[in-house]
Amino acid sequence: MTEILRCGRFELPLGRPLVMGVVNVTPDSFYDGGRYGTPQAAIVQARRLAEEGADLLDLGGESSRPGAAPVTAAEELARILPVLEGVADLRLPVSVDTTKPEVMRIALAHGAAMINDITALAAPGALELVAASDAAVCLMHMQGSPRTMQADPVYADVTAEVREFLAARAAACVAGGIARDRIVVDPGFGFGKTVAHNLTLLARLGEIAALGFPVLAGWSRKSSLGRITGRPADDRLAASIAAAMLAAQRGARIVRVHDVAATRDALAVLAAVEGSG
Ligand code: HH2
Repeated sequence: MTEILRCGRFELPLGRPLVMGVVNVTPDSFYDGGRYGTPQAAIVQARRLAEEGADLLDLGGESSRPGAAPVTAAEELARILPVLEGVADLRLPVSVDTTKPEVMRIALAHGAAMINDITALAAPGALELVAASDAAVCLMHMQGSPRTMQADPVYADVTAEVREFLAARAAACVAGGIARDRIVVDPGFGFGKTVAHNLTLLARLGEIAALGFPVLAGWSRKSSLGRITGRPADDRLAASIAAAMLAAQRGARIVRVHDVAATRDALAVLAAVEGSG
């Protein structure tokens, strides 16, 4: 695997797991929906996460939770652009969580350092847009679409199928001109997966990491953790940290979290133990 991730004008060293702080400028995200619904509130939150030690931020203007209402490109841009501009002085790489080429194009022109696409650049023109930029890309696996994905996800071998999909999308990106050191892959926890699928993928995350691309893992506050602990999203911090740690131990190089400070502390303990063996 490459030792750095090239991400726009940034180079992120991958020697320790990086913490990606989530900022959703949406009314309906499953955990932080409505909390940072105005650009001003989202900028305050982004700055807080930066202070807590986020290595990069992930900015979302459309919820992908099961059954979420679709948003136009214009609305998505109206939500995220003021935040992109409002955090530019932080000199922190900002990823934009979108599936729409129109949003990608304008976000890249406004300094987005990464495109995080839950459809792995499926939309016509998306791959070419990223290739023409210097941004990184996160390619995520999803079975179905957000509207239907949790209806009845079925796999013969979830890890093998996710791995093959990610390998094929990464190969398409490389063939299309996106250098390997700009590519991140993500099994897409919770996207067309049962709790059992998510747990299998976490247990066998090393097989995804073996593809040779940095792996991003997003477990933060997700409903699988609610099913395991019986707790609502507001009370899933401890479970989220446990999942982030387990992912990091199995090779995740980026953990996507809502709670940066607590996750960093946990990862510091992991790093200390690993450095003492
Ligand atoms: N999870 C969510 C959104 N985007 N992107 C990647 N690469 N990996 C993930 O696991 C992932 C993601 C869902 O979390 P959140 O953004 O908090 O909620 P919502 O989609 O409701 O805005």
